[in-house]
Amino acid sequence: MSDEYENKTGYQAQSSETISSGSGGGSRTASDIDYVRPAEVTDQDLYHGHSFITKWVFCQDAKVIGVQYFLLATFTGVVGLILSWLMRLQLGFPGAAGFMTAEHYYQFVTMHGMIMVVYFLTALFLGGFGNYLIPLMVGARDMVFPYLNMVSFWSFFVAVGVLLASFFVPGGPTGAGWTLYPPQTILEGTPGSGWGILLMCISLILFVAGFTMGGLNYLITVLQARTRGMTLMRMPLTVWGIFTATVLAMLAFPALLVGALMMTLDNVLGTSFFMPTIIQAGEILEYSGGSPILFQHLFWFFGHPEVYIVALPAFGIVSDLISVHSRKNIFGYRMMVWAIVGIGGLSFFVWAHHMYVSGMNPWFGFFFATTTLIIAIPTAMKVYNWIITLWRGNIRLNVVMLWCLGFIVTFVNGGITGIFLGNVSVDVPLSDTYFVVAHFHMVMGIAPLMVIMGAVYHWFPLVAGRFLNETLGKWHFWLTFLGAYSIYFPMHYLGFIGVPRRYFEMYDSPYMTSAVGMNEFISMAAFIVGAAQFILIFNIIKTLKTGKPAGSNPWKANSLEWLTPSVPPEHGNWGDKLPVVHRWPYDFNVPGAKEDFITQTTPPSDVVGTEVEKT
Ligand code: HEM
Ligand SMILES: [Cu+2]
Repeated sequence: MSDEYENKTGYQAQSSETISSGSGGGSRTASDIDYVRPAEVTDQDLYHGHSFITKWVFCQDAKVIGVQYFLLATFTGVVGLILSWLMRLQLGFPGAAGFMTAEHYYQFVTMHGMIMVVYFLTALFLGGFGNYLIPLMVGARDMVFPYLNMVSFWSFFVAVGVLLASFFVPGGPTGAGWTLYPPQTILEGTPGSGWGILLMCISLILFVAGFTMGGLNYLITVLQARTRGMTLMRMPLTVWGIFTATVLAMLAFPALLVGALMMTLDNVLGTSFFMPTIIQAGEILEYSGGSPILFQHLFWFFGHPEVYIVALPAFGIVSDLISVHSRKNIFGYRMMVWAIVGIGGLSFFVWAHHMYVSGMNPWFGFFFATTTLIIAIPTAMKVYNWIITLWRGNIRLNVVMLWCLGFIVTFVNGGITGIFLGNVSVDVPLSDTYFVVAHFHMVMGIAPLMVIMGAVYHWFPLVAGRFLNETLGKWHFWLTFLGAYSIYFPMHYLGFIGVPRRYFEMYDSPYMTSAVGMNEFISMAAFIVGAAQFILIFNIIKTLKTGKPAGSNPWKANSLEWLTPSVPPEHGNWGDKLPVVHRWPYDFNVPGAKEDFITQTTPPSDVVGTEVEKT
């Protein structure tokens, strides 16, 4: 074994059992109420980088990889934001962005959509929060395959590079819409039909490959590397959310992968997986026999679960934030876990609600409308549980809590319009209008973003050891929340009056005159919301220099990530002894307890006489 590997012999300390007899019940001593079964898996050897490159660049520490994912996803998100600004400039003030043609608009819509969904939100929740939080929250030293984890980030890095390179190739990026529907994607006449779509497919393939390496880590770390006493039903909901989302991703991304591969073959080799016999400019092309609808099925078999790949981590994280900042146990923990798992499972049976206008059999539509509406049940249960958790809680109305409340409001709003769109007869006239744009931005754009922001304010003291400034945080929140509503609320109305989505220009049609002023207003709001995000960047820079030191466990939380021997946690997380877990992370305000929180590592003998939950 190389000297860069350090054997954590702390495992010996773990196996020093207080229990005397070898098999079964045996004779325990009085203090044995604190007994916890030994872990099934022994402690882990870790690779310690020595040079700058192995410590910070090709680093194998999940925490560093998490931050790397976070930063690169954020950078890509800023690109997506700038694209949205350009689009809003055109929509609010046609012609103001002088260089922008209709082709550019299509390319920007496409890149904005794909970037925001995949390269920003997915990478940020799973790669960013997943890497940073999973090992800490389950009491592991690191992910189980640190090397693979490092390769996962670098695949993502190359995927982003390939994606952004498409801005610089002949023809520019693909402009087929983020849904990439063939035959349009491939046919000449669509912007980026040559290089653009090829690079998009390659980038997606790299993303999926990289994600799979990371995903294996998240799953197996949760299943195999939990510390002593960390049963599945004692895991924070954050871990449940990320874990379930990863399961979904492992099942859904392959559909995207094969879709992208087959599309590449159609594009490059002239196969006809998705290409029917087609006439272009009076000429019959070589393609025949393929099915564009098959691509739609593959895309949405990935695309709908993708919504939950983003939403489930957000559900988990927001549950934990609400619990900590209202000093109450999360209401209905088990129900919350099963709702996450249930929503995850159901999300594989609803994909064709994105295809109501593709001409399907009415019974098929009926089936998918029914399954879609059924998802509202576990989702509504979660919303009730968040609200009941807040009810009579000792709510700290700090910035973290504001983001959580903002999330609940936005999410409910987007969820309600989802119930509209889930019904075939309502969806058909609203399909491809701004109503849809309003719906999905509310539910999977703004709502998860609110959780990300709350999570940043919550965990920043852990990552950097300092509190972000609350006043700046409040400005950031209110501008973003009110601004986002100003953008998306009026869009519902635009949808009702029939403004189509993905249109570069629409003022020639007289019936849309009432949309002109509204579009200007929306665009102004979009500029403000985008600019408000720089308050956070400023806040982070300021805090790193002069922020208030947070010390350990500043929010008085119970979960393990706050209980590391040093803050911020070092490589290996736990010094030489892994933590031992005795309870769930939600023991707040327990009657009879000395303090209003009881950490997961507090042994039962310390809480005798209190009314802690049995977990
Ligand atoms: C302030 C932030 C944002 C603004 C101003 C914004 C604006 C826009 C605009 C103007 C469009 C084009 C509408 C059209 O012409 O059809 C669009 C499309 C889209 N946006 Fe956003 N957006 C924002 C954030 C997000 C986020 C966070 C997501 C993540 C889910 C997202 C996902 C999408 C998707 C998937 C599309 C559809 C792309 C397509 O039709 O191919 N956006 N957005
Ligand atoms: Cu869907």
